[in-house]
Amino acid sequence: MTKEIWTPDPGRRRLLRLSLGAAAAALLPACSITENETVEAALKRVSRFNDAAQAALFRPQTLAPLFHKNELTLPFRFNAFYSEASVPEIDEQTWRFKVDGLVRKPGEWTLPELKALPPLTEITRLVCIEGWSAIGLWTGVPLHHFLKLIGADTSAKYVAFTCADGYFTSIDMASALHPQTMLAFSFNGAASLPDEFGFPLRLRIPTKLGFKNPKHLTGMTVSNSFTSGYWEDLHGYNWFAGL
Ligand SMILES: Nc1nc2c(c(=O)[nH]1)N[C@H]1C(S)=C(S)[C@@H](COP(=O)(O)O)O[C@H]1N2
Ligand SMILES: [Mo]
Repeated sequence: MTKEIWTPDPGRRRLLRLSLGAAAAALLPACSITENETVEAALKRVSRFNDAAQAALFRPQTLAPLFHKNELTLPFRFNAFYSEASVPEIDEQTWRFKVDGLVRKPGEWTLPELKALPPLTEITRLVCIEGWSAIGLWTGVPLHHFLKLIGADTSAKYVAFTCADGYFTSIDMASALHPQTMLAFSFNGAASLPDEFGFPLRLRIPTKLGFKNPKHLTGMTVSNSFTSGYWEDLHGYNWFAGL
């Protein structure tokens, strides 16, 4: 029931649950696991089906809840596939954000170049699939604005991200164009992101779970080919992962 606090739209969630339940039931007879298919592969198939259902129900204009400064979670919580002692230290001088794929202007961006773009600041909740959440203030470039700047084909299906620590994930274009989705370069009002929270650049997407918020970004590719993600592959986490 605490979930209701940050659920963007309880009606949508209910609808989603209903439709997925009905769809899963309808799918079952055709979905029996054969000798040729492992349980894991079958579950992956259901998860891909759920991706499509969530994408169909996603409302591009429904906003994630915003919070006040007095609600910030202090200290904020760190998470990664390694401990805080192993956080990558990135040299801003040599770091570049490389954009390619279905874009008219592929190329590399420095941090000052990104910081010079009109910024967006928002206090939102990051929700980790492991069962905790934390409220933070992020400032960055709205991704829809950046995609337009680089001449991205916004009719493409996916935007995929790579990170300095080997982490990777991808999102659907509708979520990439959502007004609250940003390439964040600052946290809680500091000049830059702290190392542990993704210096120098991370994706901040408050309409999706924490693992869809890659830190230490090194590249972004706009494409029509599906490329999954680190936790999606390793633990079968649902790819769409909408809240
Ligand atoms: N590069 C990178 N990004 C990552 C991860 C990671 O291990 N490496 N972990 C993800 C997970 S599972 C979560 S919950 C959030 C945690 O972000 P935080 O450390 O700012 O709380 O980062 C996400 N982005
Ligand atoms: Mo997470």
